[in-house]
Amino acid sequence: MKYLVLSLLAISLVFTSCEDKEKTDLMAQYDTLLNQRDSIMTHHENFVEMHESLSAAHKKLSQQLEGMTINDSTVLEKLARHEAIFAEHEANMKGHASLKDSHKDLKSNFMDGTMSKDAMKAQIDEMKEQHGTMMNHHDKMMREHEAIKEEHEEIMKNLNSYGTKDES
Ligand SMILES: [Cu+2]
Repeated sequence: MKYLVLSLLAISLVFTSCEDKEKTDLMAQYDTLLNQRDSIMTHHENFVEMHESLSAAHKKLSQQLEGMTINDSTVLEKLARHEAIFAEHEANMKGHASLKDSHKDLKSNFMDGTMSKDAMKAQIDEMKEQHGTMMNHHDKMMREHEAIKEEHEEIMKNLNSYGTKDES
């Protein structure tokens, strides 16, 4: 039985055409992209966690300011801007989460050799594009998180100068 399998394998190797070689290359590319996707998804989870802790800090700060009369109008403008940024991040991250398993489900189709080369290429292109978009979102999110953190710190540092605390 073992020899039969081996000789079948040998025969199939002999008959391996250029077409098959190209498919093997596409499968290898796809496999690399699946690994890249896993690493992007790990980053994604980290960004979601960071997002949650930062938006919790934001809420806490907003609540602290609520009881105060704020002389500096830029403070509230900043907080409103943070909220708009958070909403955009949430929408992006929701999109990422929906992609999480989309390509893993297609893996067996892709890897059993029955898919046409054009369909394989189209899927690889789509994945590359999605990965690029996700990485851009994560980069942007990281920069915006840093900026928000700085503004939070600045607001907290100046908390006493903004206005009087309403004692009620
Ligand atoms: Cu993400």
